[in-house]
Amino acid sequence: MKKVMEAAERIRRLEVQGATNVALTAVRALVEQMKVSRARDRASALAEIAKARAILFESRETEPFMRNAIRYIEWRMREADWRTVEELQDLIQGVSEELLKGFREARRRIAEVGSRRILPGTRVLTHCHSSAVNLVLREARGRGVEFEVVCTETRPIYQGRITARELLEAGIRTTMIVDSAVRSFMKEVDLVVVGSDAITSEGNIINKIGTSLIALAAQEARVPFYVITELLKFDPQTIHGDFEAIEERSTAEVWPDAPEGLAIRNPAFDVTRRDYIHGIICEEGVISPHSILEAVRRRYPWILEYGASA
Ligand code: RUB
Repeated sequence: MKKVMEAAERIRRLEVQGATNVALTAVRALVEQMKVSRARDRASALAEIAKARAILFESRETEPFMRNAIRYIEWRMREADWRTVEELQDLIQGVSEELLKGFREARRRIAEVGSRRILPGTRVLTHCHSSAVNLVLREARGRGVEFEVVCTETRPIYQGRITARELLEAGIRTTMIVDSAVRSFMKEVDLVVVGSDAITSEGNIINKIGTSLIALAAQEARVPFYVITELLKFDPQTIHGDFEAIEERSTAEVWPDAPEGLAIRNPAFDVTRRDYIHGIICEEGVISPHSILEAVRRRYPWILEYGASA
């Protein structure tokens, strides 16, 4: 399980961050692992896939995109008729390519739809680092739209710096603020866009800690708040009543040499209620959080059919 364990470790240590990068890394690791599989028969190959799944799922808690992708591949392997490990390797390669192709198409659609919301002169506020958000902003810039971005630094580990670097490289005017300055700047922006790690059946979204406070400030200032996300981040387990697990990270991220006896909490994500979300910009277009289940059913019925298994 060397390749899978290495990938899981990189995900755990945040060398790979952001829900999309985590999912793509996990899929590639599973395919690479099966390419060197020594399994002799169907049962042992499927047991290997199940073991890889368990290791990858362990790496980070709040990652339904990764879970959906891995479950999809596993399901296809269980359903398909194959006998030798060579056949399995070809199949897993084909299925993962198909999944990635669909993902790239979803991204193209998100870039197209989202960038239309970035009008000339717009001031956009964003939080953390989301590859989907940056994709939309770069696409708008690529179409020649002049606009500005205000980005938070995103404590505790400053993913906002990744956002700032990428936006500057794309020629977008960017200003960084500390997280606690969001309310002061809200009256100066026209639009808030954030990414998502998970979407629940009720249309709530889970994203980097601090997102829900930003949504609150946006509502108070009547600034539209949009989430840019692939529907593949929908968590099917929430349909069955489970709450999305919120990962709690090392306290050293907050204060490495904190005084003894001090309690520190470091949740990585928070939940933004659908009432604060104007729209979800996804591969189905701009949709209301209320229609999330319908959109998922239309686009990815398999997520609902077996996505909550295992
Ligand atoms: C990253 C984060 C991002 C989402 C969306 O948190 O909250 O906004 O993952 O990213 P972390 P993307 O750095 O803890 O993983 O749009 O790239 O999937």
